[in-house]
Amino acid sequence: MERTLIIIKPEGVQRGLIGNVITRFEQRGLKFVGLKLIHITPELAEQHYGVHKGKGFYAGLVKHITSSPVVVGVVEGPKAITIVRTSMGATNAAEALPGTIRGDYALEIGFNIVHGSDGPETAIQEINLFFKPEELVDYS
Ligand code: IDP
Ligand code: MG
Repeated sequence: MERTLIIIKPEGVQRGLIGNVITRFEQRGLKFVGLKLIHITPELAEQHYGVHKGKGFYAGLVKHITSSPVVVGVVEGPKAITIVRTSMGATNAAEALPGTIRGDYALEIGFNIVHGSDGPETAIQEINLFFKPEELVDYS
């Protein structure tokens, strides 16, 4: 069993896609064990996207992710990390396949609707960055 972090980015919330994105993950069979709507601070954005510091798009990325509220969630399931990533589709939404979240709802790399942790170590780091242990629930 794995857990991974998902974020419905500002454009996803602004466009009224919270329900659709959550439904995609639920219908796939993943279980939400954490979920909240928050406004990301610049400090939190820099921690979350620190790996991209120095890249040309970094400043715009931090500005965008802090521009309006996001939904952050933790989903659980077998191979949850990979399943979330493949369900999201390619980073560049223009290349994302139809049937994926990005391929169905997005056109551009900078407005690609959803974030998902990219590996086991980042999943743990990102879950701990956004959720306190008591905000996550165990149930079956
Ligand atoms: P990922 O979200 O698929 O894991 P990353 O390479 O980790 O993709 O990039 C993080 C986010 O930064 C992307 O989802 C996208 O919103 C943004 N981003 C990545 N590359 C570019 C770019 O070349 N131009 C503009 N934004 C970018
Ligand atoms: Mg990434």
